[in-house]
Amino acid sequence: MAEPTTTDSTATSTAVCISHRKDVDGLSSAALVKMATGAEIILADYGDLVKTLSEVNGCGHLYICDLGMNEHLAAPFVKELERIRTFATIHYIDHHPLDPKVKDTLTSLGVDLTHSQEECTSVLTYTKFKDQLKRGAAIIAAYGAITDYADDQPTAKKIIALYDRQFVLLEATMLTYALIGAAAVTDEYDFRNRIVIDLSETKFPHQINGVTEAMRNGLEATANLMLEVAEKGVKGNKTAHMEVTEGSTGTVANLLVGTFEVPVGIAYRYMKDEDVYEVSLRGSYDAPYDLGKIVSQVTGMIGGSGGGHKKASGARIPSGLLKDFLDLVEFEIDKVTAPDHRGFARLSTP
Ligand SMILES: [Mn+2]
Repeated sequence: MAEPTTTDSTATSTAVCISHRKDVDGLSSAALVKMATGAEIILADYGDLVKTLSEVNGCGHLYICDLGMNEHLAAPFVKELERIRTFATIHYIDHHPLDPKVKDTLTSLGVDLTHSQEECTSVLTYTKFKDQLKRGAAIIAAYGAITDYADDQPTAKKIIALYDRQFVLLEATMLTYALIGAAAVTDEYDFRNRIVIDLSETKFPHQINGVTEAMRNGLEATANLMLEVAEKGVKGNKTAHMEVTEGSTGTVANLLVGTFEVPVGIAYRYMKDEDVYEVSLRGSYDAPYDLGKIVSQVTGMIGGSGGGHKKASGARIPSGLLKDFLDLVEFEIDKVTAPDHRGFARLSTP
C-alpha cells in the first residue's frame, strides 16, 4: 500500500483516516475505512486531534471518524480543514452531538458529512461503505455498536442479529477489556494500530495477537476497581459518585451503577493543568433519563461544557463548580423521576 505522504501524481488517490483511538467504536470505524479504501490509519484523541490534522499533507481523501466536536476544538479544527480541503476531499463520520453552527461550517467547506446520533460511528461507516467491504465486515460494526451502547438502534440491531448473539457479545467485550488492559502492553499505540489492521483483515478479536492477554489484565484491573468503588463511592438518592485517580472514568461510572444499585453513576478525575474535572456519567439499561440532555442543561446553567448520549455522557467542569454540578444533576434527575414533586398535582392530592 502506497504511503500518502508525498504530493506525487498518485497522491490524489491515497487516503488517510484519523479515528478515535480510545474506544472500540473508533478502532472499528478505522478498520472499516481501511478495508474499504486502504487508507493509512492514524489513531488520535481529542488532545492531539488538531496537531494530527496539521500533519496531514498531500492525500486525496481524509476520513475523520468518531471524534466529536466541542467548542474548544471547533475553531482550530475548522482552520485545519480549510487547509486540507485545498488538496483532499474530507469525509467526516460521527455520531456525537454536532453544534448546528459547526455543521453549517463543515457543509460550506464541502465536507462530506455522515452524521447521525442514532447509530454509532462504526455502523455509520459500515453503511457508507457497504458495497466496498469484504464479506464478514458487518461484525466489525457490531463490535462498535455493542461497546458504545448503541446496539439497540435499528441498523445495529439488524447487523447484530446476523451473528450468534453470544459470540458477537463476547468478541466485542473482549476488545473493550483488551483496551482497558492495554496500558500494561509495552507499545500501546502500536497495539491499538495492530488491532485495527487485523480487524480490517477480518480477524476476530480473540485471534489478534496479545488481545486475550490484555483482556485478562483489563478484567483483573476492573475486578480491583470494583473493590475500590465499593469503598470510595458516595451514594446519593438516584446517583452515586466517586473521584477517580487511575483507570477510566467511564468504567468507574458504570461500576457505581451496579455497586450502589442506582440508575446513574458519575465518576470524575481532576486535571491539574487546567484546574477542571473531567466527568463521565453512565445510566443503567432501564434508566429513563437522557443524561446528555441533563448535562448540557446543567453546564448551561453553571458553566463548564458537556453533552453526549442518553446513557453515556461527559462533561468538563471547573474545579470550584463540581459540587454544584453533582447537586444539580441529582436535582434534574429527581425532576424526571417525580415530575409532580414541585407542582400543583402534589398539593391537590389528598
Ligand atoms: Mn463512538
